[in-house]
Amino acid sequence: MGKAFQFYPEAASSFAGQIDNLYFFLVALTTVMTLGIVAVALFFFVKYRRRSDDECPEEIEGNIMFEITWSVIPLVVCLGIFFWGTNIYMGMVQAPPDSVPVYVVAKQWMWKLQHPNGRSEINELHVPLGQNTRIIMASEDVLHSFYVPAFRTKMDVVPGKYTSLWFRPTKIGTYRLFCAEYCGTSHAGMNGWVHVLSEADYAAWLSGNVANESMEEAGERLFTENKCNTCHAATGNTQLGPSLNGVYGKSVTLKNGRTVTVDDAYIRESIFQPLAKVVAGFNPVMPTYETQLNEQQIMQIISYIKTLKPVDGQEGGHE
Ligand SMILES: [Cu+2]
Repeated sequence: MGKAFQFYPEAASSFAGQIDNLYFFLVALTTVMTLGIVAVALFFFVKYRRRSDDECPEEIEGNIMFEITWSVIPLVVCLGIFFWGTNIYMGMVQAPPDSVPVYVVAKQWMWKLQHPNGRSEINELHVPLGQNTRIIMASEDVLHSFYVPAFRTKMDVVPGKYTSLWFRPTKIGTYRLFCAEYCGTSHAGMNGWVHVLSEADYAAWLSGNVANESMEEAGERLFTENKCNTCHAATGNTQLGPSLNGVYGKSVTLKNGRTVTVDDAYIRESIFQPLAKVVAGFNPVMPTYETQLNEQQIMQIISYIKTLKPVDGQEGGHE
């Protein structure tokens, strides 16, 4: 391979085949339609050409059968494409629950990636064959887009929020990673490689250069360094701020009576804009950490908060 002409880029994820089939169908359909329309048009140009200056066409009343046919057939074809595409899309946006996360921070002009065990990489991503992998992304500056053509997957990285995508690699190899959203002068240089390794090679890689702290441990250190624990004690006691034990994934009631689920986005917002959604029963006194913490550190703190188990006698939140 490689030298021969390739109609598609290499296919290395569980989506690739599905997307290629849909894409091929669309290309084939539009080719057949275009050729058919051009052929009929040329034929009619000749057959119905005007033969004398005073020749006038016959009045035609219309034909109900023709009109129904040329409405219903395209409708069915278009709805088929819609359901086909939606079906693939739904599979792509919902990561399976067993997906292993990789945290990605995009910035001008590089990709910073970190695995839960703390191992980090720049412009390179190592993943094991056959494992559902979920990429959770944030941007330090402008809009970027994480694009791996061989996986047929692409997702914008948007400043101020988290986006994610997932894939299951199906073929060992090294594949291009691109930024697919123009992000400034060196946008074209913002690319890298995804290495799909066998399980054994991946385990060796992961342990080859042991990070001195996992993401959770880094999060715990930051939690203490930034004195988060003075208001959010990990003992389960309610202090100036709500206890964070066991809150991840739960819903909490806010001052304004609405409820919000404690997820990555809410924790991130509460660190950067603490007054946006204050938990009921607490005063809006937390300062912003927008200048102290970067996106990668927020991801580490979230990894730590996820590990905080509910404390006995603290059942049911904070009231
Ligand atoms: Cu970029």
